[in-house]
Amino acid sequence: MRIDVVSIFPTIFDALEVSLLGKARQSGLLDVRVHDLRDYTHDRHRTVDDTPYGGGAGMVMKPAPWGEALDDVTRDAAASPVIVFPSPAGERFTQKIARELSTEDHLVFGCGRYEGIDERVFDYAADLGRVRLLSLGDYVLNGGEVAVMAMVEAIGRLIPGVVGNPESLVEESHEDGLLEYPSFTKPASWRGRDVPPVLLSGNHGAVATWRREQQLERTRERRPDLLAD
Ligand code: JBE
Repeated sequence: MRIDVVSIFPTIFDALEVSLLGKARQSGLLDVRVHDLRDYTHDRHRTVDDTPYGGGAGMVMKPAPWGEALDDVTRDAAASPVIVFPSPAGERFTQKIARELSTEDHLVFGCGRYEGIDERVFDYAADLGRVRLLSLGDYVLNGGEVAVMAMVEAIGRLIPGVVGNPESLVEESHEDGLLEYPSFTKPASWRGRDVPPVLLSGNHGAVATWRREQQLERTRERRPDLLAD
C-alpha cells in the first residue's frame, strides 16, 4: 500500500520509522511518503494560511498549496486514491473503517492546522479521489498530524504480513464489536493477587466461556454504546 501524507510538520511522521510499521516500510509492504505542504508554496515566506473571509478568530489554510500538493501526490497514482482529511467535524474513525481502508492501494492524508482548510479544497479533492473526513474522537487537537499517526497505525497493522501473527488481530478489542477479555501471565499469584483459577484449569471450553462472559461484562460496564449497535 502507498500512503502519502501532506503536513506542515513532516518530521512528526519520523516516528513511523520505528517498530512494526517501520519493518513494514523496509520490507516494501508499506510505501509511506511524507510531504511538506510549504514545498508547494511560491512566496518567500512559504505562506500556507491567511485570515478568514467573513472575519473571526484564527487563520485558514490557503487552497493553492493544497491544490498543488494533491495534484502532485495523485499524479502518477495507479488507481483512484482515498483522500482522508482528519477533522473533529468528520465521521468517526472506527476499526470497521480501518479494515476498509486497509484494502486500498493508495491513501492520501491531508493534515490541517490552524482553524481549518479552505472548504473548496475538499470539493477539489473529490475530483482526484474518494474524499473522507474522519475524526478520531470528540475532542480538539491542534492539527491532524496526531490523528493521522493513529489512523496509519490502525490501518497499517491490518495489512497482511505487517503483524507477524494474524491470530493476534482477531482477538483484540473492537474486532468482534466487544472489548477484549483480561489477560494474565506468570506467576499465578502476585502480591496477594491470584490469576482466575479457570485459566489454570486446562479446560479450554471453560476458558472460552469465561473469556466471553468477561468481554460482555466489561463492554456492558465501560462501553454500553457498543452493545446497542
Ligand atoms: O480527530 N481528529 O481527526 C481531529 C483532527 C484535528 C483536530 N482535532 C481532532 N480531533
